[in-house]
Amino acid sequence: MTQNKVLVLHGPNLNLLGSRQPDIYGSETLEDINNALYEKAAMRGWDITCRQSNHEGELIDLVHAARLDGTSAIIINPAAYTHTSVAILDALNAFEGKVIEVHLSNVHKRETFRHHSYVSLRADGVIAGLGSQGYLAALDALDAAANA
Ligand code: CA2
Repeated sequence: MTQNKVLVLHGPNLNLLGSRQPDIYGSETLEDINNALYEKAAMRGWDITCRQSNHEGELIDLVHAARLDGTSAIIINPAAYTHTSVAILDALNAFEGKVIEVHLSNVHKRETFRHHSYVSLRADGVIAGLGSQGYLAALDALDAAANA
């Protein structure tokens, strides 16, 4: 495993960020969020890759690839698959590095179907409700753990 190699996975519909529902998800686009992550990662010496997919199987394939390419951590916002996908949970269970689950909104303040997360059964940490700052906080936490 390569120290300090992180994969950021964004799930379905997150490509629409910035265009709709800014009251819930903020006004930044996914590109804004990724650019901030690339900038922070560069400052901290992390090798970062950010990917978004609307397809469950593609997200699973990306987790599988991360098992084999030396990725040391995954930051994942599984979006709606958070609440439905045993398959993504199983893929993450086969990944040996750290997993941090991020949600832009505070899912616990919302509909009850958003209160349960399959991914949380695997995640080492969960961040919800901090908007795009949640992704940066996740990277900070990984960096602090790597340098502890
Ligand atoms: O709060 C989050 O980050 C969520 O993972 C976002 C998901 C939602 O299903 C989860 O319960 C919580 C939805 C992402 C949809 O993003 C959109 C952004 C702009 C316009 C429409 C959808």
